[in-house]
Amino acid sequence: MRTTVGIIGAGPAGLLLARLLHNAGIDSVVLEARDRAYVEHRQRAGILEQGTVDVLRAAGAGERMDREGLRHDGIELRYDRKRHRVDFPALTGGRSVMVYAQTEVCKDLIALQLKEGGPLLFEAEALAVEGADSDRPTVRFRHEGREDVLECDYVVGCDGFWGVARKAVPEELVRVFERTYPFGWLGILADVPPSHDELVYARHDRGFALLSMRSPSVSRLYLQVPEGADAESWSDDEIWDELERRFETEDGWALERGPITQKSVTPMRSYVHEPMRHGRLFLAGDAAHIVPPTGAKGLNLAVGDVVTFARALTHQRDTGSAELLDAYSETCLRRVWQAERFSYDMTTLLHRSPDATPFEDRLQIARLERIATSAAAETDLAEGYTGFPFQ
Ligand code: RFL
Ligand code: PHB
Repeated sequence: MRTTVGIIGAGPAGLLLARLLHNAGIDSVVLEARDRAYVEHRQRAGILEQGTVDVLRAAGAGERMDREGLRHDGIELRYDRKRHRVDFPALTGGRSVMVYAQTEVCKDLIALQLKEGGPLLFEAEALAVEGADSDRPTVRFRHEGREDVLECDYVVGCDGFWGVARKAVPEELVRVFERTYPFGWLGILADVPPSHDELVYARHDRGFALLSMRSPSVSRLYLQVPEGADAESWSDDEIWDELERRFETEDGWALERGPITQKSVTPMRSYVHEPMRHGRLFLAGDAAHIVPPTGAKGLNLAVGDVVTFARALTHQRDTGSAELLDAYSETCLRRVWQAERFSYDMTTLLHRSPDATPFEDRLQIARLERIATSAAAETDLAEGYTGFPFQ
């Protein structure tokens, strides 16, 4: 098999890249290790930045998002039983975000790809990228019980944190920047209308809590739990009781309960792999970087990377200049580090470390008070949340 761009992974990064290349008239093949149902139902991100929304629309993948997605103009910060709303459009010159789940983005992109795009192979596991620094890189993969080789002009590793693409960059050229956090998120889906019409980020002495949603009838909620906690060790009642405590306000706000349909624990990590390119191998999305979910940045970063790659490759085809391809890693990393900083700030602002001192507790409250009372501090949060510009 031969193609211009071999794409490993059919998460949001790989699927959107295939769509952008198709629209530009560049052919690609997508290899995905898992089956279609798995990719379409893996619960993850829920928030699309303004820039991501714009890209999906321009790619012709925004129709259902515009119909079913929920535009959100703000979030609520909750601490000391008080509430503070951050108004995005007022602070950022009209920017907002969209609540539209990653599962739905993937379903839309898969349907488009199968209808109009190039090959998208499920249950096709990449085993290794070979010859990354040659003119003809290849991907060795296993599909339907057979080993095969995909010959490419370029390979883009969109295979997430546990993928194989990254391993093709020689160790001596790599620098990894990493931090793990001593807590995780217990996430639930519940068949109950969200108790608030915007997301609520709560800082509490017992730990962080987040109220989000998937639709007007389905809530998505998260609780900070100790690192390595087991979701099954929490009964449904214990989860609701704990959420209630952490969201409690002085004005009597009430949390609606409902049947919990899914629960799982996610570890929290910051991670950056530099560089994001080696020869003709490019890394995009979680394959190159991870942020803790507090800032809702992961999927949006993946979108930024593949937009940058598609634009650079189109530029090379149209002008013969490899200038933008050569700048890929540097261009992406500027945005990646801004998102790393923002996600780290949001995480340390709202979570309680197991070894937190009373001094640090007071500092967190002071940082939150600063956001609630200073337009400059609040604008900084609103700009970060609605997203850093795509290059
Ligand atoms: P993905 O989605 O992990 O997709 C990688 C794909 O590659 C496949 N794969 C392989 N395929 C072939 N051969 C191999 N050897 C392969 N190895 C792996 C995998 O099966 C998979 O299909 O990476 P991608 O595309 O870079 O997308 C990144 C996002 O998924 C991720 O950043 C976000 O989900 C992070 N995230 C959030 N991001 C946001 O922007 N907003 C949010 O609100 C948000 N909330 C979240 C999140 C992530 C969470 N978890 C579970 C980590 C909330 C949570 C709880
Ligand atoms: C989600 O809805 O899954 C979600 C929303 C906001 C975040 C993280 C996750 O910061």
